[in-house]
Amino acid sequence: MQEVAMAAMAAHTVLSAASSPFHLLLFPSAFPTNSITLSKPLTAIAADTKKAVAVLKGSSPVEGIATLTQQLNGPTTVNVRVTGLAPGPHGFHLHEYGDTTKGCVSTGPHFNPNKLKHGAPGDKIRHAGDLGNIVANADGVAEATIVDNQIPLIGPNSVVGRALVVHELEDDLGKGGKELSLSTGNAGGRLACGVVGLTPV
Ligand SMILES: [Cu+2]
Ligand SMILES: [Zn+2]
Repeated sequence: MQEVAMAAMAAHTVLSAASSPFHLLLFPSAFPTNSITLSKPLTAIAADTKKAVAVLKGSSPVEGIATLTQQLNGPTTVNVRVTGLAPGPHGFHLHEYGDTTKGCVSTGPHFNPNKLKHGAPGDKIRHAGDLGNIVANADGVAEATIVDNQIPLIGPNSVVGRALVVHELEDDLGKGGKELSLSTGNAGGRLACGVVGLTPV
């Protein structure tokens, strides 16, 4: 008896769909099987989030931790805390290689998959790795939360396996007019760096 009723309901849905374009749009969600794809199970949500961490160290007393989190195809959020800095701004970049065999020098240039000039994080023309400056307070501590679209943790331009670098000087964001402004922001030496590696979400 129940089966007959359900069959009747289904037939009604089909008839409604045939008679009205509006119902046609709603038609797929009338089937229980479709509700599985519409509401994702919790495990799928966890799998859509990527998290990574970089432990920043160098040949100076400067050190820190940066965590990077990305959900789905959204931007990446970097939470960074660095200590031991001279007060003031310090260039902070994602460099191309996760190679620290010769210290921070071997992490190469700024990550630049689009072959553009150095710039500010908000510029159209910038290296993907250009994250601007972090600013240390009077105690030499810099804390920042950076949200950026060009340093994904998944896909062809993933920054996992590359390195974050903290510099000696302020990044002039390509506008300093110095010889190195358009390649490094003239940000000086590399005080600390760390390879971006995946960590549990
Ligand atoms: Cu750099
Ligand atoms: Zn750059």
